[in-house]
Order: sequence, then structure tokens, then C-alpha cells
Amino acid sequence: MNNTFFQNAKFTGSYPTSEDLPLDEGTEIAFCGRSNCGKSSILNALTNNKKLAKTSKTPGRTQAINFFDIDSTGVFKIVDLPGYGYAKVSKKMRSEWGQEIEKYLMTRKSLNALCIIMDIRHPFKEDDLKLIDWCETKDLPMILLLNKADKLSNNKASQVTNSAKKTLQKLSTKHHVIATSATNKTGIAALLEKINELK
Ligand SMILES: Nc1nc2c(ncn2[C@@H]2O[C@H](COP(=O)(O)OP(=O)(O)OP(=O)(O)O)[C@@H](O)[C@H]2O)c(=O)[nH]1
Ligand SMILES: [Mg+2]
Repeated sequence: MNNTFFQNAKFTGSYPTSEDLPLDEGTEIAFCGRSNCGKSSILNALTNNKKLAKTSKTPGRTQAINFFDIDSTGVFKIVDLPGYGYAKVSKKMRSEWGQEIEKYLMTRKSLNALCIIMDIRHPFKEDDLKLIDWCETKDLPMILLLNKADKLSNNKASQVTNSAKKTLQKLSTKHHVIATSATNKTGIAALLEKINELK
């Protein structure tokens, strides 16, 4: 098993709508989650490249479907999606983004798994639960990250992780729960391992 960082990852394109996406071939893992939960930061931590995906303190940074080639063969891709639940954009814009993400999720044959990222301090918001339910219906494997674990004590972080595992016990779809921190790299090795299993 190769658990070294995905150091050769490359940004290959940004797509404002789900039309004209790269060819639907190979395997993809999409990073989803509420705005500001740390999707782009986790991608940078996985690749050990702080400049790969743009991150921001302000929610709503990623506004398009961004593709990254993870290995040099271009067969395995990570897709960084715009965050949901960002209150400051207009309702119309929010629903348009939502529709593009939904279209991508519903139609993409090469989508092998979702990495659903939540802030460990506020997990399982309504949109997260909807996405988890949707994966369960489609039997699409999930990696659930409780990110920003550095914001809690180790003790509290393990408590939240164990309780999240319990909440998800009822799922029949393959899933893993990992507490992560893009800041201090907690859980990144475990995430690499799971992605390598699911890709
Ligand atoms: N303390 C801490 N901060 C984090 C962590 N991950 C991300 N952040 C910070 O959270 C903010 C948002 O991170 P992004 O990676 O841009 O979040 P995103 O989910 O891609 O956001 P959108 O693109 O807006 O949907 C940035 O200020 C990051 O530095 C983490 O594990 N710990
Ligand atoms: Mg982002």
C-alpha cells in the first residue's frame, strides 16, 4: 500500500457548470461539504502542496468544479466541489451551484466514492445528512472527515468521532470516519490509506 503523499497531483481544470467536464473515465473521489469546512485545505494536506487548491478564511472560496490528476497516468482524479450552505450568496446562486453539484453527482460514472468533510465542532448539519442519505441510496462508499480536530482537545475529538461512528452504524454502505486536521496533519495518513483502498 502506498501511503506517501500524492505529491505529483496537478490541477487540470475548473468547470463552472457540469457541462463540458473532462471525460467521464478512470476513477474519481469527490470532496464535498459545507463551505469553509476545509475541503481545499485537506486536498493540499494530502498532496503536501499548500498551493494546489485555493483556500480562504472566507466561505465560498471554491466556486466551480475543480479537477486534480492525482497520479501521472491521469486515471485517478480528485474533484474539489464548491461548498454548500454558504449563506452570503443569493438564493438563486446557491440553488444554481446546488444544481450543478447535484448534476455532477447524479451522472458521473467514474465517481467511486465521496469524501464528506464536516467541521468537527458542527457535524451532521442538514445538508451533510442529505448527502449521506443519498450515498446510502446509491450504495456509494463514503469517507467522513471530522476536520479541524486541532480546534478540540484530543479527548473531545475522540468523543465526537466515536459518537459519529455510532450515528453511522445503521448505514449499510461502506464508510469510514476519520478525525482530521489540515493544519497539523492529524488523520491525513489514515485518509491516504482509505483513498488508496477506494480509488
Ligand atoms: N484550524 C484549522 N483550520 C482549518 C483546517 N482546515 C481548514 N482550515 C481553515 O478553514 C478555512 C477554510 O478552508 P478551505 O480549505 O478554504 O475550506 P473549503 O471547504 O474548501 O471552503 P469553500 O471552498 O469555501 O467551500 C481556511 O482559513 C483554512 O485555513 C483545519 O484542519 N484546522
Ligand atoms: Mg474550497
